[in-house]
Amino acid sequence: MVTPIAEGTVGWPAEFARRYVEAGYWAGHPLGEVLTAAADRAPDAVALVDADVRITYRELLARADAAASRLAERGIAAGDRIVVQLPNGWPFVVLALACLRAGVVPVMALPGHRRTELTHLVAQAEAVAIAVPDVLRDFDHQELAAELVAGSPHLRHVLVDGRPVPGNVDLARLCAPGADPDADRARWDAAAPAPGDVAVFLLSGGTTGLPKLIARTHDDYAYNARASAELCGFGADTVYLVSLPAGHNFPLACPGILGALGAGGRVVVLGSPEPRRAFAAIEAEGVTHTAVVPAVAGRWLEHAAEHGRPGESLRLLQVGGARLADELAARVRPVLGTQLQQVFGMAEGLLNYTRPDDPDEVVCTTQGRPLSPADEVRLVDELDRDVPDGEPGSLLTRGPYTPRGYYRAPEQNARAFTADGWYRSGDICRRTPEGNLVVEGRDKDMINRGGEKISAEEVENLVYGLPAVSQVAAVAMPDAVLGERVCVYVVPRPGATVTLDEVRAWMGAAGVAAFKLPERLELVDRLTVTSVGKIDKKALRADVAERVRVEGEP
Ligand code: OOB
Repeated sequence: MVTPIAEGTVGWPAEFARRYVEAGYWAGHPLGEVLTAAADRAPDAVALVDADVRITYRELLARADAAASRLAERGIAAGDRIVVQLPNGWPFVVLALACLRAGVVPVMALPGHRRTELTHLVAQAEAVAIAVPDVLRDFDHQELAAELVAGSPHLRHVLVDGRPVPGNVDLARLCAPGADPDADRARWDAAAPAPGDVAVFLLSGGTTGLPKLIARTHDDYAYNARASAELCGFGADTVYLVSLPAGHNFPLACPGILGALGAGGRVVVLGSPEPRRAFAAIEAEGVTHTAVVPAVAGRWLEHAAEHGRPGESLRLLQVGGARLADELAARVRPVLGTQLQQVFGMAEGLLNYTRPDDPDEVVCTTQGRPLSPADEVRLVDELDRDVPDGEPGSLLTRGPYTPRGYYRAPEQNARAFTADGWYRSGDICRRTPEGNLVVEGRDKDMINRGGEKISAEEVENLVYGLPAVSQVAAVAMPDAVLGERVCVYVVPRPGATVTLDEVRAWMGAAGVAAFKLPERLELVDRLTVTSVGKIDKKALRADVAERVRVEGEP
């Protein structure tokens, strides 16, 4: 028996829920309506483009509904969970929409995740199915999936984008249009999930070991996408390019795929943000909006400076996921010829955006302000007292699309949320006089590698498994391209030594995502501790920053 999802979620108190409904933030529609409504308005408009595959709204709905029916035939029904680890492509979009229509809950894994992360996600979610590519970047995902199935009491179905081995399900066939689209439509209209049901599980960047699941409801996530789409000026003429991993909150719903479809626009999916391919797609499809992380923005700027702009169609470049350097921000308009929008968001909810009509000064030097009038943001000191305006403080937030806790994680919730439901984002921010936020640092033990979040604790736990390691601390080291990379400080056991290659090989063998592997190792005799007995990471960060700076000198 799979445990029903509602059990492990932390909902909003009734009084808040009532307020969010009354104000119209929670509109009471299942998320699948972004698709049905757009398909009713303009069935023949092209909704989705993946290379030479072009899918109209009518066809997209037919495919999603047929896929929902085929999942049901296999016994995958409302409330069941599917871990989705698919590359960007049309099958991702169809499967995600099928899930939304049927109330099946996708768990949005990242492409880089490996045995450790996926085992955890499958177990946490009690997933009954996993969707993977066959082989990607030389990695055999079906082989790993077979291992996961063998090790899980719930996991039974492996859906494969590519060539399935016997026993696995061909995702392209699962997502083909059905014989009777009207019947499928009627079936899933009638079976629509309730607005308060969980629509998707997003993953937390995580500061404590493995990623936690964030249950986003139909009501909250629909609002997230709809309000974001409005803010960004999405409409039927919007062409949105997805080149970041599509399961990440940013390209999925900020406003992303769901925002573009809800507005009746067009989604163009691309496997990578590599500038040559991205610019070609922008030209070919007349892309108007897209989202990137700062590291990608940097590559696009370099490419454009050398090879020219990506065409006139691009109206808005969203940049978020990590701090965008002011210098890079200032180059976006002159070099790329497009409006910049900074996005400071989190899978846990709160989204801050600079507005398209903000003055350049605001767009280039701040990370924007909350999306919703109902977003509550506090900046506090160590004792949770509000700091004076203009002073840096740790960000706490509540709001209509910020759930009150992680899924099945009471211990983490006690730390990551206050007693009255504020989420502690761990970001140190300052509020400018006009109300925008500037991210100045963080007080969480996380490394942000070009937008990919790495829990220092997770890295340390793994490295402690090496027999030669006595003590270890993982910290961020500054990097010109990615912003930060992982550096480990290691105290070896007496007489032993440890190399970076050994640490990386060890972690690789443990089956963790490659982006978490340290890229620098410093051997030390001891790690200094603070007055409260914790390893002094601030000192280590300063130490590695100084080393990197000195090495960078000519
Ligand atoms: C996005 O979501 P997550 O869940 O991968 O990471 C959230 C964390 C934030 O707490 C903050 O530490 C960092 O990523 N972050 C930024 C930032 N945007 C995110 N730090 C500085 N400047 C920014 N602009 O990263 C995410 C979710 C939705 C939209 C955009 C990004």
